Amino acid sequence: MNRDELLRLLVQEETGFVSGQEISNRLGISRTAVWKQIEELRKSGYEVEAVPRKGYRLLHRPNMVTSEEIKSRLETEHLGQHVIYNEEVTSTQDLAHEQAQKSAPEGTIVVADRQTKGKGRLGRVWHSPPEHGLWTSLILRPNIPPYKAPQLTLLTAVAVAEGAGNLTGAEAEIKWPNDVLLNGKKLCGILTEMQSEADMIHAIIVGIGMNVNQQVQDFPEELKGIATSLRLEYGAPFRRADVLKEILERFEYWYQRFLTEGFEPVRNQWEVYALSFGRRIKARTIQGTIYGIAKGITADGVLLLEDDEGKTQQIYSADIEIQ
Ligand code: BT5
Repeated sequence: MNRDELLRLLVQEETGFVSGQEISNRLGISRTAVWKQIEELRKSGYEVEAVPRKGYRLLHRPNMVTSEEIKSRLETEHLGQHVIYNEEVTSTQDLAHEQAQKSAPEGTIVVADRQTKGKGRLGRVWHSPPEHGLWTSLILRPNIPPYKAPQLTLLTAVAVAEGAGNLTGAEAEIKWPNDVLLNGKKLCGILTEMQSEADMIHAIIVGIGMNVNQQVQDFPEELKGIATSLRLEYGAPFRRADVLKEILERFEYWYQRFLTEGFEPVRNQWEVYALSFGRRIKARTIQGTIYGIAKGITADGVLLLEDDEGKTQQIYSADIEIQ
């Protein structure tokens, strides 16, 4: 018996009681087993009232991103059906890489309450404090050539932008390639990594770092002016598992379209959220810094920049600043 099934039952009856007998019938376990499972829930921070002849009632569920919190609400077909939750990890990317090597199935997600070495791109640090954020990595095994892997970064940005918009009612924007912004501040960063051979992908690990309930004082000094959270934009806190549900469901929608129809529909939607087109930007690449007007992205997701000599440059990877 999975505890997420029990939780689903208690949540459905959130306003009232569900009897021990009914739980026992619905889940096919003994009354004693029901009681033991309720005890387990209590140990993990759930408040469950038990009243003789009435049954059990859920009074409080902690704001956690445990496997049962996620699975008890998720409506996806594959994504997130296998959850690996840890309270603390170095980085969910590291754990997801390990799990991918041990043949974790497509759609497995790794989630943590906090990361001690959260990673950004190019060795940068991702600030990942406990309780406030959503730090997760998705393990995907798409049948695409390795050069198309960066398209998944753009796909993820679309899913996150839509999800953030649905939750807050605000209009999210995407800054190429991997930032989702609300009101000009960074809400979410995406890190796509790959395990592959020359022409074959073993796994793609998509890391999503989303600020959910931070207040300004929760950010370190250097992020105060540039980072935001759902709570800061919306004015009220969110349940992190609800936020994850929303993102995973949007992701699965776009991922399935991507696998059947290719990148085109994702690209069209991406352009709806794109922040930089027609604007002058500064692109810092490993080869050097280029200034120019952002013209759009190619069919493969590469950024097109018209430089000051009027030449179109293809940018595969960079940090961009809008001037
Ligand atoms: C990113 O890198 O934006 C990718 C971040 C991916 C984080 C997720 S969390 C789950 C998974 N596990 C990991 O270990 N990582 C992934 P980049 O574009 O390089 O941006 C990094 C920069 O963002 C930093 O140098 C800071 O300026 C800023 N930053 C760091 N923490 C932040 C936060 N919590 N919110 C907003 N900005 C932040």
